[in-house]
Amino acid sequence: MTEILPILYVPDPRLRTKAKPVAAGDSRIAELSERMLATMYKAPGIGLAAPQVGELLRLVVVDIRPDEKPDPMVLLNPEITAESQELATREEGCLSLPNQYADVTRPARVKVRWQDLTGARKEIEAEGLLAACLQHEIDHLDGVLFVDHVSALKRNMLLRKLAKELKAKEREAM
Ligand code: K1U
Ligand code: ZN
Repeated sequence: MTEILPILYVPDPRLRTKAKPVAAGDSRIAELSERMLATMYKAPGIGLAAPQVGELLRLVVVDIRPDEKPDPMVLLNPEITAESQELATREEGCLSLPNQYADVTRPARVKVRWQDLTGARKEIEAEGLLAACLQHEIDHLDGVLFVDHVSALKRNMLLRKLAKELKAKEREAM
């Protein structure tokens, strides 16, 4: 069975570090992306970026319908090449800030370019949940979290609530 990787929680400094490009065709990247997909489906989540499992690499996995037939995307070195002026607001969560949610406003549509595991260049124009998820995951590669897109007041509230809940969980496990 594919190994599930531990997910880092805020305030782990690796979540605030810019990740490095990856080389397509590297079998270690293919193995890591398999483990990241298994970790994402188990969580469950709709996306996962390599820094969330402690690997400071520009690698992202996404499947926005985890309850349906698996339709995984593996994106190496993803980049946003265009974004709409129109904005969209939706509630986001993050596997690195468990149980914390906030409304986040981002461009409604984005063009994203990446390489697949073989090195082939891909591009899509995304909207809706896929657009939000891709922006959220690409942010992770630059050390940016969804709470950076909300007011300082809301951010501090979420971060304090998270710290309290993680401390309580730690005490329960003792
Ligand atoms: O990067 C992550 O932490 C994963 C995160 C991605 C995300 C969620 C919402 C909007 C944009 C990006 C998650 O997957 S949180 C869990 C989640 O949203 C979900 C889990 C199961 C079913 C449906 C959604
Ligand atoms: Zn996240």
